[in-house]
Amino acid sequence: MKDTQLPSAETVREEILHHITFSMGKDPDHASVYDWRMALSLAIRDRVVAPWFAATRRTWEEKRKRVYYLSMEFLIGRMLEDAAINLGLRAICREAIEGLGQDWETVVENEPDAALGNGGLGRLAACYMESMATLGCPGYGYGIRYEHGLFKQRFEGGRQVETPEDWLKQRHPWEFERPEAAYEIGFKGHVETLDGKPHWIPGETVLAEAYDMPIIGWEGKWANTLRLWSAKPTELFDLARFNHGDYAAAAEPEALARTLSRVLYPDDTTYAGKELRLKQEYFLTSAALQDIMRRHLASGYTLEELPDYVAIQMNDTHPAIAGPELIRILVDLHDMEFETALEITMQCLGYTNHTLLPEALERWATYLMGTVLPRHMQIIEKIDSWHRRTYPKRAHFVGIVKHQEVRMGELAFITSHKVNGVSALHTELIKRNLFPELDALHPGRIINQTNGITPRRWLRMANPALSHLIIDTIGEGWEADLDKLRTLEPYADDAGFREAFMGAKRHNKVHLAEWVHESQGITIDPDAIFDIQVKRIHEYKRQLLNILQTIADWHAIRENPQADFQPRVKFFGGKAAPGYHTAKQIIRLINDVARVVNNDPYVDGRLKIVYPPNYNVSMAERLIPAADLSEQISTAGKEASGTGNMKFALNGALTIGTLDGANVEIREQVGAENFFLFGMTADEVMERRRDPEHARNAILESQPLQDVLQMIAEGRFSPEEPERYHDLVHNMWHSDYFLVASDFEAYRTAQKEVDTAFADRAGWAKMAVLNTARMGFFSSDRAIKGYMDEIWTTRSAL
Ligand code: DL6
Repeated sequence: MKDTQLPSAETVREEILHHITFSMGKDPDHASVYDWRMALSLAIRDRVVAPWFAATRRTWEEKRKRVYYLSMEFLIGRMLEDAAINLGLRAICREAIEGLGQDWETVVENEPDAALGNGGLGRLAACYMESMATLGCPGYGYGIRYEHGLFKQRFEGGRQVETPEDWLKQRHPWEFERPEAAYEIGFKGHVETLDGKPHWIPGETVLAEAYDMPIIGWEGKWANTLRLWSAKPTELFDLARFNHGDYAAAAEPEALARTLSRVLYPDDTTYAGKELRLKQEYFLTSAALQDIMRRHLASGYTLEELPDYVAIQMNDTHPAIAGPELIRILVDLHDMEFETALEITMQCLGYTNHTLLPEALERWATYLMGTVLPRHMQIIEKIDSWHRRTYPKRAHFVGIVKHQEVRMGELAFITSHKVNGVSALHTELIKRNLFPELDALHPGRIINQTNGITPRRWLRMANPALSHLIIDTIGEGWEADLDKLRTLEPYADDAGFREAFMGAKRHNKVHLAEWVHESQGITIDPDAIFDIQVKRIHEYKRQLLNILQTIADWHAIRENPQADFQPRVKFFGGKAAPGYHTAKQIIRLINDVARVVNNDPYVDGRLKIVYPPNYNVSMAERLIPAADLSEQISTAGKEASGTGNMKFALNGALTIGTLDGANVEIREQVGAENFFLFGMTADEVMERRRDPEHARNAILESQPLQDVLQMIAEGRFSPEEPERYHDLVHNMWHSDYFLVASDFEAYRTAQKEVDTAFADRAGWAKMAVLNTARMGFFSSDRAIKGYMDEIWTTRSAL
């Protein structure tokens, strides 16, 4: 947006005051931080509406193809500052709100995170929505308006305790309720044949009501809609029961319906097989498809033209019922032939796979699918037998329905024209290990789209210190063309620039240290290495490897307190799925170790462990800009891509990592000499697992690891309950599926290289600058362009 089109701070101040008075109904003298935050949000929102309408109007007028991104998760975080940045209004808003006597940070931080997702998959969806808007790719995100997002985490005696999240307790200023956009969603019941045609009579129905959030792109040139569905009862309550005084029973239909959009399932790595989850998936998908069909038909297009105007992307298999649902609509409601409907469906649908973990791959018992969605079960069987008939060569290996289960990966694959992985390695492994037969039958269908992150949020917004330095050095323009950061490369050899770069980093570290002091009561040294691992807690992500190595360092300090030791602060952040016992044990171990290490006088502050509870998007925005070292240490072959790894490197942190997911491509881009690589490759991991003694042998080869395990087993970190970690230690010796022991020594060596490198301030600064300068490839704009060209066949409207 041109400066001349921007309002003055005075104008925005008036607009805020207007909203304090007329939207919040408050006298400014008595307004709370919440009131100011709401008024500011509404003032900004007013400025989103015009570009939003304009984009919608142009899409209709120019008869543009729309992309529909179906996702059970959108991990949005805060919206106020993001929208202000994209409209070019951050500085103006800041001046305006400060002119009203309010502190900008306090107001911004008053906004709760919209945490409608678990982790990577949901945050990716949010970045992609922003990039689609930036690129002028007309589209909608479709999701569920969960009343309670991802649980809040706190620690009690080091243990994770979950409490419900309640982002909707206060009004959410970024949404518009659309009671007129409501669809009936059916479940259960039976299928009848009427006039020779199948006819589904649902036994239960609920309403899906739309709530729209505008998603504004960079410089306010385009805006799309994130449409979230909320479940409402088709009938409010049973009046007859109410009149008989049975109030609880009278409200039952309402309570039951609302359950559908009440809570987000808090686990993204294990498949739960719960009826409610299947219902949620169908609820989202059916509402989205009804909405898509209504829009398509209202435009006067024919059904055969669907693929010309509609691209539907399934974010993992969660909305994979979209295939059968679209076929049902075309066949049952519009009298189309099955094979024509299937062909149209395939042309419209694309499927992104986000995991290779077998336990995360969705499979529904046929009896459950047949009960909850009886007509869809028939259609799934029809798709399956069509596929077996059409591809008899290997089709017996690749059934959708097998062992009385519906395999959603196979279903999504067969009903899509493109299937994509999220990093080069992951895509390779999909072809090789997950869908080898389907890949052979449908060559070219599997493609790669390496993930990306939006530089607007993850650099411009989250890291003002570094952004301003970059702007002062190479100007603006990189926000929408991240490859421009390459022009920073020569500055890596400029001592003045390197100092300024490290100055911005130090500024962020001081800021973080103050926050840690205030919120955790822990004093940390901003000149220590800030070594950060933040992500969901999972065995494959190997927080255990990190904490074991930390214990080894602690032990080394105690053994030789006079030795020169590079000070470090080890940050951990992340939640464990509530039912994931081992992950919760790892959390507790980290907290137990922190208690001992942080209070050990021998250590004298040279090693600190900080684990702030309730890691979320806002906390990521605080931590990542202050990181020196990014821990990306998953067992090779397990992390599909990662996106945190990209955020850190973009903000000038160096990575210590394995050859897993997108780490491989990050290393290629930033240069092997600017990356601390260690550990086995995916192939070596497979090979190593063949040795039944691998765990024991690896431990016996490492004295430091033996010492560490011994200390844990003796209760050194849990003296009040020495046997607390016996299972963890036992598992290390006897199973160690994620090969923590086998990679331990290599990790330790790499960490020593980090220490040495950090001591050379100029050398470290050069590597950090080159990381930032070479991360252009990982912009989500590049990723979305890839989807537009290779999957959605759609063009920018800008
Ligand atoms: O693609 C986004 C993100 C990847 O970066 C992570 O590597 C991957 O673990 C994550 N997957 C999930 C769980 N998916 N399922 N199902 O969040 O996706």
